[in-house]
Amino acid sequence: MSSMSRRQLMFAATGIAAVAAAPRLVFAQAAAPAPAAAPTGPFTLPPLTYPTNAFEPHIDAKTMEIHHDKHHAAYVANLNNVAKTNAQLGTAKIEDVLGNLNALDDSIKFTVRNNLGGHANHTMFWQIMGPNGGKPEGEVLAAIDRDLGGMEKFQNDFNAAGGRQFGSGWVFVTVAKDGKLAIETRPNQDNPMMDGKRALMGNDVWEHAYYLNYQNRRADYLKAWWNTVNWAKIAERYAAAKAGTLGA
Ligand code: MN3
Repeated sequence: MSSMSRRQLMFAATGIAAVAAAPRLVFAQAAAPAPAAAPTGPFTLPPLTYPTNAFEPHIDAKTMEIHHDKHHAAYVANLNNVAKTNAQLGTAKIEDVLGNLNALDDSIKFTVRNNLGGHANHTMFWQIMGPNGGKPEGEVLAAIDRDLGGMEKFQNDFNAAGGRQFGSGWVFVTVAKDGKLAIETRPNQDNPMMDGKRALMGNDVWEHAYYLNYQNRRADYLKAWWNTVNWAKIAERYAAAKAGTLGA
């Protein structure tokens, strides 16, 4: 590679090509990435794999930004805070902790239930959404037909269950190890892992998930949300559930 093309690459990567006439060495040094912030604990916020406006107009960018960068980040921060004095929390598998909450000391049980549940729920949520999400096919579609009465009935029943969930909570499709599906709701940040099940997919019906755009119209949000679902990811999660490897 010539030195010229290397420089061009550097400028392209740092977005300062417009000032390429300025002293190059200085800019090359300035472009070096800042040292990463020291990790504050064992839990990390999984980055979104799509821009926050990916689901406009169904979910607005501001809601996505606040939901991921503030709400989910707060669950992660709270967990790291607990892990400072309970190191085992940061090394155990999420499904093992949530599947055995009663083993935790009473002083942290409530905090872990809410925040690790919230971390698991949102980690799943960002995964199973995506732009150009396609349609259910193959084994997942067959399971929806077999266990949930086909797509139309499934979506109607899922939306109805999400609408009935009083206050804050989630509507899930749980998946058993034999691949059987069921629609289930949970209050607050409870997750099916708390009773030994796994969430194939789920929708967040906390008001923070939709209030900026939909206010009290949760039913409209529940309907629109289907436009954000990433069926390829759900197919992966279904295969993992049957293999016994599905975590959060
Ligand atoms: Mn939420």
